[in-house]
Amino acid sequence: MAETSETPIAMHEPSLYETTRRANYLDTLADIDDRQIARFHEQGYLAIQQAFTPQQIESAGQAMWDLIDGKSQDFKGIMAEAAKRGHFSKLTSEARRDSVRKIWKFVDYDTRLNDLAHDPNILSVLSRMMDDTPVLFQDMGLIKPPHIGREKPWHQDCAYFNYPVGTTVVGVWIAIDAATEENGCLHIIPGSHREGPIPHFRRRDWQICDTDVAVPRNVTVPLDPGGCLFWHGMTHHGSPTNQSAHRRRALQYHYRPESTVEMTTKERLAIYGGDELGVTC
Ligand SMILES: O=C(O)CCC(=O)C(=O)O
Repeated sequence: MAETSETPIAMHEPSLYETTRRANYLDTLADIDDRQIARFHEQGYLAIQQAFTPQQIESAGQAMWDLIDGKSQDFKGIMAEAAKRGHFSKLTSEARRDSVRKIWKFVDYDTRLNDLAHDPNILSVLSRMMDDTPVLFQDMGLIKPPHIGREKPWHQDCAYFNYPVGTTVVGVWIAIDAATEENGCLHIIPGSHREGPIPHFRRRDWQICDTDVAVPRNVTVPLDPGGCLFWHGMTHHGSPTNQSAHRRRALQYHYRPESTVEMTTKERLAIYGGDELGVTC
């Protein structure tokens, strides 16, 4: 993501993620019928308890470790936590696992992760959501190491992408480890994708201003390994720090409809850029 911040971890107000409510879930991908596609467009998300087999998740998790272990020679998409960056190459394999916060642009380096991104059941759901052919345009592995895993502040994904407002961008987030309320699972605001673009600001990251977050409407989306969340690119979402002793790994793939025509960064910032628009935060 072009706007990703490289600033050291800053703690957020715990109240930004306060809630007692959880998302609604479907059991499997096979439960996604026309009614559920309509629900996706109404609520801005669909959460699935078991979308992938334990074998698929085991293989994807191993692929993440292999990339971090440097088993794919030319792969360069590893982002370590700022505190670990200077001495990352000297760390043991185990220590590296709890020093990386993100890997990305890996689908051309690992067939296991490329296959998962192009799982026929996922593509079928996406094409029904978009009413067009889905095209993968971004791939990431997101790790929240125990105790230091950083927050991803509240944002709309479309504020990062040069696609016109109204494009059905869809994120697919796949739990590799259990994502819990303690280790920083996703929080989302159902229905927020229907409220249009929100100004974003460069603060702890490229984010919605803390005071603009509709905290009382947020729900958590804990997922077991193999669970997944589809969400609309305009849905407000974020995740708190991991203060638990448990690592949280996830894969996140983003898709756009094939027919999408790109806009420029300048045009995007004229829509989403709070500072550019002179809006205060
Ligand atoms: O994995 C997370 O905690 C949130 C990631 C996210 O929302 C993003 O990268 O857009």
